[in-house]
Amino acid sequence: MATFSKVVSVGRDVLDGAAADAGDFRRRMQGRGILVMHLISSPGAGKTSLLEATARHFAGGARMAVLVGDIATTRDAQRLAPWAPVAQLTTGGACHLELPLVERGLAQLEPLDVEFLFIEDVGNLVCPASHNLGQHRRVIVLSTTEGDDKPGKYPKAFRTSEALVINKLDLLPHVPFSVEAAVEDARRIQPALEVFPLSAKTDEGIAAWCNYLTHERARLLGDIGCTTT
Ligand SMILES: Nc1nc2c(ncn2[C@@H]2O[C@H](COP(=O)(O)OP(=O)(O)O)[C@@H](O)[C@H]2O)c(=O)[nH]1
Ligand SMILES: [Mg+2]
Repeated sequence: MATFSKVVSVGRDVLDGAAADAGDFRRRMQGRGILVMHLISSPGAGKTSLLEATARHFAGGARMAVLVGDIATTRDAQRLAPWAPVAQLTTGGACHLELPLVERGLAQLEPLDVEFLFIEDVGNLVCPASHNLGQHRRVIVLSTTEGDDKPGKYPKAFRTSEALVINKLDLLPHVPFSVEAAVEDARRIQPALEVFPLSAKTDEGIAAWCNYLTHERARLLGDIGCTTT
């Protein structure tokens, strides 16, 4: 019994410490005028493609950097390198990123003068939803090829997100996916979700997404609406 009590109390200390570190990171980034966006999705939903399209849209305007997480390879960093400062975070098997790895990746990019920092997590709809990376906003990317029934099946990923990107709109004529049904299912879990249907391939909807980013950064700098998970 005594041993059991000790384990629980250590666990709480670790969680409290991680939350404090994430809060510290979030405040440091806010102090530098950087909006931190955490992107989660299943593998292949289009996180990296969305970041490429975002960088194309912002080119010559807003500055952004990317920390991109994968279990192995530097493929996503190679894709993004022509567009933005980027560091690949390889987890070596872990299914999600954690803040110490994010801090190490950011250190590789310093000195950094950007308005947006995107953290692309390892692709899956489970583990990344349970880890606080010090983001200001979490975005879940759901693509039309995954089925419109996914929000209800992975509720935590949707509940802990502020925005939902529905990607691959260009494929709607070819796949059985209802944007309305997906949004309804997602908003049953998280009524406050902002929704952005778009195609990272054709750029349809990318301007609205980028307007959202600009608006959220302005809100952050005005010190209103900075959320935590
Ligand atoms: N048709 C179509 N394909 C897309 C779109 N976005 C991404 N893809 C493709 O989907 C695959 C996975 O995209 P990727 O960005 O690597 O997904 P990630 O694993 O979430 O980073 C790639 O073959 C992309 O070219 C889109 O909007 N439309
Ligand atoms: Mg990717």
